[in-house]
Amino acid sequence: MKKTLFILLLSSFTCSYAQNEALKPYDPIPTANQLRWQKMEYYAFIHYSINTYTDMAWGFGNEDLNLFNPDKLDARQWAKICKEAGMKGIIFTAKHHSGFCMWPSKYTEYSVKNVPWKNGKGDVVKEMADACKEFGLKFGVYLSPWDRNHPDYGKPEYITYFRNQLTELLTNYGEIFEVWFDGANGGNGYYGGANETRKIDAKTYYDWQNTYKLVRKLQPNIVIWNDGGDRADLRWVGTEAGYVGETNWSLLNAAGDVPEDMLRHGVENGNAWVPGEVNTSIRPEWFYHEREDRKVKTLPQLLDVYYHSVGRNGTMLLNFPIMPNGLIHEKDEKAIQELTKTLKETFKSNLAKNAKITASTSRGKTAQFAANKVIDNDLDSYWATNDDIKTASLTLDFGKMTSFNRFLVQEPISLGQRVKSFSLEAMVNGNWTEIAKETTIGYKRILRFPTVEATKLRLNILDSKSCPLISNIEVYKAPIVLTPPAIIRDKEGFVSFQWGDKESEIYYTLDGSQPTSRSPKYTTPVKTADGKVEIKAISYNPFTKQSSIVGEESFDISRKSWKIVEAKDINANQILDGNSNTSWHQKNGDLVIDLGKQEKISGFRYLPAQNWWEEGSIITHFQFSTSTDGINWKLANEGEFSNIKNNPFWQTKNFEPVQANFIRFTPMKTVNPGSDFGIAEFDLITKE
Ligand code: FUL
Repeated sequence: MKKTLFILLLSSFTCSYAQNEALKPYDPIPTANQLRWQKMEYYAFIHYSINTYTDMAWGFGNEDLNLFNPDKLDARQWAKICKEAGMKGIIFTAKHHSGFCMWPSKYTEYSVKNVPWKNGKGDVVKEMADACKEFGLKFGVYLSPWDRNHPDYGKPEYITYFRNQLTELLTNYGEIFEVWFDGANGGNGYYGGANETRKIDAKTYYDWQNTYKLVRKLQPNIVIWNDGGDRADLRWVGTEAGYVGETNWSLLNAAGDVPEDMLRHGVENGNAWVPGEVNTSIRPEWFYHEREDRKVKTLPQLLDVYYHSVGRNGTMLLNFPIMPNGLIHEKDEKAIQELTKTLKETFKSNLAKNAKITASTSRGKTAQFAANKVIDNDLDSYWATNDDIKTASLTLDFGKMTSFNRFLVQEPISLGQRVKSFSLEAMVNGNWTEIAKETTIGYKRILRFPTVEATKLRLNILDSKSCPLISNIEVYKAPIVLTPPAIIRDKEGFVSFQWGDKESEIYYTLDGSQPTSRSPKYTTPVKTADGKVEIKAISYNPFTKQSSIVGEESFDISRKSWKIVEAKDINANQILDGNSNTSWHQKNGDLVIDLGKQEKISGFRYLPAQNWWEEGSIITHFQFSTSTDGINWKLANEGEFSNIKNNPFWQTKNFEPVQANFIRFTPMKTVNPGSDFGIAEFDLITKE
């Protein structure tokens, strides 16, 4: 009897002793570089190159060097804007697909050394690196593997050229925190005058493993981003729209293909640590286009990007395009300032700080892993359970009625990402009420929910790969930001608005003036004039008297008299219904529209089908012709929609004005060769 008691005591002693020991990592875990990078959370992209001067998304590689002559180029302005926004670094397009080098590379003539700007003595990469240093920002470089200028692209010689350039960038500009190897690879280009299409196998052509070795030798603290070739340190999240999946594992498998779904969510049991970076632009496109001055992301849109990246265990890489004069547009600056202000207000006062915290269970019952470690402001300390526990909870007692609408939680990822699912409950009127039920946490997860008034809050870990560890919990009451209504005009010219939230009313104007709560109130679709219209609208909360920012849309001539003549499919009219969620597909043939009368046309706009399963149907190359009689046609424009696969938004093409009664849109190539072509919306740009 005595002996059994002794054994029992001894085993419970050794068991709790073992549980007090440092926790073993649950593999895979991040490298020191990945961990440092993850903690940056929020940093900028800057897109600027020779194609800024040709209004193109991708330069062809033959752009005239004389075009590069900005009169106000000021990298300090770029860095100041990013610093004031709370960003931690900047990644700059040292070389985009055009092959034009923003630094005076020794290895090509196609660079800033042969442009009028600073008489060829300038170096934009250096100005950017210096500005980053001055403002305390980290610096990263984007070097496009695809080079539409270089004569050797596609041959083995080009790899030497590419590595030489990489060596210049990673040697001469101080510490580089990230290098970006874009996945767009091969296709048509200038290629030293060959003007042809070149195909490469992105998996083998670049010999990435040896390039990675070079990168790590030159910059031991760097992280490598690559979505086109061998697995690197960071992964693309499969979209440029500004979000990663709600379930987001920082894991992939080291080998094998990575379908879009895996990019979006990671792989729960992946054997390599490859966290997601959410890249998106503050405007629809990456480079500057004047027509997008009215398309700068709004505060609600930028907040969505933040919560859908940093708030979902990702980082946020937000792009600013540089204007031809060499500056960031003031609208972009204003937009980022509004985001910064709202984020500062949101995360100002952490309501968890003064709460009393208890755990359903803690590891080894010692202070080292106790519940209060999640509110001690130290990300290296954490609450843990014993090894055999997979389900446990933490309760925060505010001691009084407290209202909140944000919940932030973090795992100490240096020991691996563990939590598979969790829920959040609040004590409302004496009852535990579920607020959220979610999957992964990772480095950081931030949940948004309608304001809750409660005395207590409970985090339930429902399942975990190994014993759960939580290093931080924060609770906030964020200011309410109303979303402006979306604006749609259908074929008949009726305008309708979509509510941003259920409690708001919508007020609008049709003459370009600023709407207020005294403007007409929206109830049913509104008839508009046949000509061009400029519509503005706000969401207004009658209880709080709060208004959203103004949402605006300009529409060209009404499409009332248009008849689709060569696509007599019942669904064809969906391309004119103003609704981007409906689309029309066709295998062969063109889209021909009888405009019903003569118009002076100076361009067209194409919105590809928006659903991910329609991706193959996105048109990448086109011809656009016009006719006055429907018999004789004249080509008005032809070319490519660069980067449309990754960025499937409105595409605009402008050309010399031409009188026409008919238009013909001819898809030449789609993303998946041989696939149907898909159109969500089609519109024209006319001149009075
Ligand atoms: C894409 C590129 O093709 C775009 O032009 C842009 O640079 C974006 C960040 O990556 O793949």
